[in-house]
Amino acid sequence: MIEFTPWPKCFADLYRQRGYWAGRPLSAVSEQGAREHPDAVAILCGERSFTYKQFDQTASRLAARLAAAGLGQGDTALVQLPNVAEFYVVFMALMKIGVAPVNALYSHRQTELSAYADQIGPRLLIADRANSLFADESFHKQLIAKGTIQLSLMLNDGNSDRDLGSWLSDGPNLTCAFAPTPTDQVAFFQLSGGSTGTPKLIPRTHDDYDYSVRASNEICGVSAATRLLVALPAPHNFLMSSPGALGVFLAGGTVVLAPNPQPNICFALIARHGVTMAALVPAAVGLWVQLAEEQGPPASLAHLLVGGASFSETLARKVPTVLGCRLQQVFGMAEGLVNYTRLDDPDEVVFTTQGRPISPDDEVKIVDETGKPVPAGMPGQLAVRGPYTFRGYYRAPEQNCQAFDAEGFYYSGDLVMRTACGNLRVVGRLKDQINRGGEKIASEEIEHLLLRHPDTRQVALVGYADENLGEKSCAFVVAGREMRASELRRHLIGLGIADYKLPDRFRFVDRLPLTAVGKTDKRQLRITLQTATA
Ligand code: OOB
Repeated sequence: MIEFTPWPKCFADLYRQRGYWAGRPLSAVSEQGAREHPDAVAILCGERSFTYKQFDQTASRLAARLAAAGLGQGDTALVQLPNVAEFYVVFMALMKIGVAPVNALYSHRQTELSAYADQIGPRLLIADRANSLFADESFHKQLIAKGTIQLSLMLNDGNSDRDLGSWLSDGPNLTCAFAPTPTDQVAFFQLSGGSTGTPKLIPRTHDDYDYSVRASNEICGVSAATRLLVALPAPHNFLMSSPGALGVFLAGGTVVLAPNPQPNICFALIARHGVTMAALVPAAVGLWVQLAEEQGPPASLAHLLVGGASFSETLARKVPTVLGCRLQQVFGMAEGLVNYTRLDDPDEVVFTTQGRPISPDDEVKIVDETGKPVPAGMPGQLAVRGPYTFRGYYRAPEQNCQAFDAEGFYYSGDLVMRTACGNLRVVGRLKDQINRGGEKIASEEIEHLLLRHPDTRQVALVGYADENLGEKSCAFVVAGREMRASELRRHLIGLGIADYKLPDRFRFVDRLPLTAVGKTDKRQLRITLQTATA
């Protein structure tokens, strides 16, 4: 079994008793679909479509072959796939045999993948030959040299014996029963947006995740008629479970895959497949609104979920008027808690708040720096515990001491306030993180990487406002000699990090301002940037 911090027994008992934790493994999602509506279309991906029966059978075939290769409960996998049907097939296969994956983002590179591999020690690697990271064998060999990987399967690997496609398509339809997975154990790891030097992993159990999906479906009105466009990265919690692809599979609807949220690509897919629902970050909503202003709204789209970053009221109001669909705001986190505005909320609530928690047993407190609740209507830090909010990052005791209080509340680092009608509004952030159009950058991670350059002395990464992305990043650097930004960009690219983490700007300075206690004064740096960009 994979170690993780479980919920204390009294909470686990309560969550079971209230029916949240239903003892259902996540593999039931595709199995139920295959039983109840075998011929309905589960996934549309390019020119390919998978019925529920095909989806589940393909997942079973892969599961059986992985089991025959010796993989099973307690093992972990590192998976990096683009937005393709295989992503869900692999996920379901792993759920069937109880192998817990980390689903890396497709934009992640050596630094992120190595960090995940070091943390979980995967026995299985599933990646894409078409990703430049795996175009040759060098990085693959580095991963293998870590000593845990026993099997690698590659998408787009031609005729090789480790081509994922042939593992999925060859061989008989196996209907073998797999040993039931204990549902109170880790199903997979979600990725944390992070605020520390190394990317952290979030263990999610079958019980807690299944509940968040089921409850999201009810709140968002997902049904067999729902056709959801998945245009943001498929592994992101928003697109997995809020209500995401898993919600749609559970309801017997159809997931339509898009390679990215570009409006011209997405509008064409919406028209072609009669997409009814989409989930976007605010930056993408801005682009969709622009295109809809020119050529009219995508006709079949009835429902847009928006979350992941701060959403302006002005843009929110354009969702019904310009995109011609109903808006639902989502404030969620991979660590657990998800808030939604409700479908019957008045416009004012939908346009100006980020909604309220999924569960009556989500305990949200809003506190000051000393941990005391702030008076109603005042901003404070968000702390939460509940039936689908995790109790600890994977193998990160120090971070867990900082992120949790003694009662098991998780501090998300968000500043929020509760409105008079009980909804949350996100008003700021305490964590040292930059939210670049919904993609999260832990400042410390990039600062550490910049400091690995022999000629950097001190570094601070801060965010600044950007009209399109909400925020961009600027690295302030004290260097030991004259330097150019391009040199540091090359240094970071050489280390291998996701593109979105590359600083948008570099500022070379003689010294960094300090606070009274001698820490880098990032507030001061942000002010410097604001005045420079004003
Ligand atoms: C979602 O998950 P993560 O883990 O990528 O990021 C969580 C963080 C939150 O702590 C908050 O800082 C920010 O992203 N955030 C928002 C927001 N939704 C998320 N900030 C302002 N307004 C919002 N509506 O981003 C995520 C997970 C599930 C569903 C939706 C989003």
